[in-house]
Amino acid sequence: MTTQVDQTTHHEPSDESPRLGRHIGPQWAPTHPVAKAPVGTPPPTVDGFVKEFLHELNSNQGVSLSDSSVNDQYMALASTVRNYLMARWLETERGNRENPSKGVAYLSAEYLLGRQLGNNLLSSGLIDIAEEALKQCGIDFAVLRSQEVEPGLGNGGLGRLAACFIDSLATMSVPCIGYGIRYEYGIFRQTFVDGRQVEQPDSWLALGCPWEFAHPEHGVQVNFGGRTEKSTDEQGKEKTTWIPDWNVIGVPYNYMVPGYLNGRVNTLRLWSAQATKAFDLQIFNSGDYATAVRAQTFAENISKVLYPEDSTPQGKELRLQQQYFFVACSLHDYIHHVLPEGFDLHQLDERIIFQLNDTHPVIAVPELMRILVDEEGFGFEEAWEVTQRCFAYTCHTLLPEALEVWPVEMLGRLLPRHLELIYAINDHFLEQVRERYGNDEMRVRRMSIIAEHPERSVRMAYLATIAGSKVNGVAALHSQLLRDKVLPDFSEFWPEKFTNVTNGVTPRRFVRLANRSLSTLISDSIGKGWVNNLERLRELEPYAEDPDFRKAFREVKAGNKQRLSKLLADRDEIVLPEGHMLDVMVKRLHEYKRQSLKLLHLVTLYNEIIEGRLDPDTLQGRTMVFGAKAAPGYKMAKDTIHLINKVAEVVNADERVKGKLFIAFPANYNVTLAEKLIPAADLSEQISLAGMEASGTGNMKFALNGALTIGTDDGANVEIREHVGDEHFFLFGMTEPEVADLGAKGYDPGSYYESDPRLKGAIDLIASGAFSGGDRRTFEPIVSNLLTQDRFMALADYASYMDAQERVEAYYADEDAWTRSAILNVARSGYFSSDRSMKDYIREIWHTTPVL
Ligand code: 26V
Repeated sequence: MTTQVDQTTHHEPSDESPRLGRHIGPQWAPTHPVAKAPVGTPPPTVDGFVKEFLHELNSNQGVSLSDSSVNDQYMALASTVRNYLMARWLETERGNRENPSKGVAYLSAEYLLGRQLGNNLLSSGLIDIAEEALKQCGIDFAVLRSQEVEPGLGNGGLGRLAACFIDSLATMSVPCIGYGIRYEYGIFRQTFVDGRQVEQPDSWLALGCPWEFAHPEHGVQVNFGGRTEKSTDEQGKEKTTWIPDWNVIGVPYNYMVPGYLNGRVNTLRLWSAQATKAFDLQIFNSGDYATAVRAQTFAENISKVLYPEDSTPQGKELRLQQQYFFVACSLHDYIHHVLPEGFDLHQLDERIIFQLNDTHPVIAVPELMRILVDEEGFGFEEAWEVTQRCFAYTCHTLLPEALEVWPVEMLGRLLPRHLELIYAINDHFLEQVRERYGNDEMRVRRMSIIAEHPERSVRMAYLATIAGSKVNGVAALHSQLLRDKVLPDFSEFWPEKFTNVTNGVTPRRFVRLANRSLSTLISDSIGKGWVNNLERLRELEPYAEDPDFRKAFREVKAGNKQRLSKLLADRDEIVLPEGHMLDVMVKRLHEYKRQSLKLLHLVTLYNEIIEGRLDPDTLQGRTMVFGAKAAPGYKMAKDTIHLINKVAEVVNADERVKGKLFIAFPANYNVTLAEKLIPAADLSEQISLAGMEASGTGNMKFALNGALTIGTDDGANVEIREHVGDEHFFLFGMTEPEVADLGAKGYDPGSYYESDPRLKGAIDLIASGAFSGGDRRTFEPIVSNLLTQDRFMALADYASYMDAQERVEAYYADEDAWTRSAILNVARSGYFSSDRSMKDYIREIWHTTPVL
């Protein structure tokens, strides 16, 4: 340690960094100005930063520098950044209040944020200053950054998209509140035991989270259960009262969402469930302490854990409780704390649009109806008109089994008033259908919110579609299929309601932060403006022809690979071979994404080499990296993880393929690992069966970081290929109509196996027990599934995939051609910024205006 802290240092709070207590958030700050606008204040200096940091270490962590742990230092650094952003946060809130304009309330059960420290430093323009300041204190910035446990409050694409969107909205100065759940345990931590996935709880809060601001004093009561009662008031008006039988309190936790270098800080508000009374006095006094505490545990279970399923809803009651819990808190919060007192709710849509991130928050629709009708005295029609103007719905899937339905019995037991309102909405809607089509009862049954089979249930996607002012898919192809296949009756009924907004990713986190050396190379060539104007990457196109630039670009890639090697060595004891092409497939493990197809490619190469049919000297060295979590109850997905690990063990130990094939499967793929893997990748695997992947967003991150894609004509791959150009993308596989035809004709995977010796060889090798110590039973379920079901037609696309991989192989041998294509991928992927997605939402769906 080089600096000794003077414990008596007197630190004067300045206007830029008011010393506000941890529990003061923006929403309920006094309405008079509490902090001066940061505009015009001199930028912080390294010395100033050091002082502030040491002050935080001393007075917040209660330690001197020489006694401080890495966690103390991380917490102090976080507080320093937080203090700096605080004035801007308060200022943003004041602006929202004094000059209200229409904003967005993003309702999402998931936010997969990733680490906060680096992002918040970047957005506040402090990253270089902080690094230098820490150096002066003898501290390695990288070590502090890796101290942070990322909040994994999401499963995958949908949650990460929400995080990218709120980043973009803050950067574009659009007023937005993100609402969600503060799960005490996020997505499980994945470990491997003998190659099998074992889940560990993710206690991300164990060492404290410096980014959150709790407001227990603003808790919201949320009711459940009970019954409803009809009555007539003095004016003879019918009235319904919900008499619930239990409740919990939602405590808000606020998180800063800083825009990139624009002085704006929006809010993410996540709700945590608490028991209404810490101890039920009566039970307590009766001596039944255990029962009293159990009631508390029951309430707190609601926000305890994120459900790790990401495609097959289990219809679990606790999940419906979670959904209603966060939505009820959020609507209450918006109406009672964000809107000014006395605001006329007839005009609600002039202030806010509630964007429904998939069907998870759709119970907000009857909740708003309940508020308007039961609490505010609106008539049904009147309330319905307002409600329809205030919601919009994004669908993120095409898999029929992923569409949420709730048994009527359960919904009615948990939320009796909401079920009544859903029935009323349905009656009102079906009347319109009958008006339009006469008594086409088949159609009426098809379009009803209530399904009758296999049990009576509520189709949440239909409710969302009926209530939403707009319904969008997340890539052009997906939106088309949504109209034609998932909701055809509805798109016929309301053609103008349906629209597309292609997903995007934030270039701040996924290029500027994750790939600092590429960012520097880009900025040195075309200036810095690309970070929030990503289309400017086009200006890189001419550089693809410049040999010096290509060399520099290759050096960036090589540096990123080195950094990854070091990380994997430390983190997973994986030693990557040097000089290999890095071929990466990272995403949730799901049959439709077809990790098994990737595996067949790999096992084929291995088999062909050891059988002497393929000369390894004709191959480039290739390392294949997998990263994937399987839903804990998804057997086929977990078996596939096991198989990948076992193939890796055998292949990596076999001298005959040394230097040519290597497989790495680091456990616990998450945002933090993605930020290291993606910038190092040469080849991006996007190989879902056409018509299955709604969009994909990993595909965009890879292209933006200069990897070439091998992919099917699916999701956003279609648009990526259009943008980067056919000759810079390795396309293979059936198109969606071909998939549909084959399915209609009757698909027989066995016939592909029988007629393709390479494929047969690979599958037989797996079946032989070669990867399971001779035990043929271990992977029998995978083999027989492929041969007899193969729902996602991996075998049908196998030959075409192998072909495309051969093209990859040949192209990679031409270093200049490959680099040129990689640069053009970067230059032409600006469209996939989430800033552009936000512009599309604003123009087509929200009609909000940025605050200048
Ligand atoms: C569904 C369920 C069902 C039950 C329990 C928990 C749970 C959690 C999440 C989901 C949503 C699955 C849908 C999803 O994640 N879709 C992905 O959305 C991405 C962003 O739009 C898109 O890029 C991916 O293609 C799509 O699979």
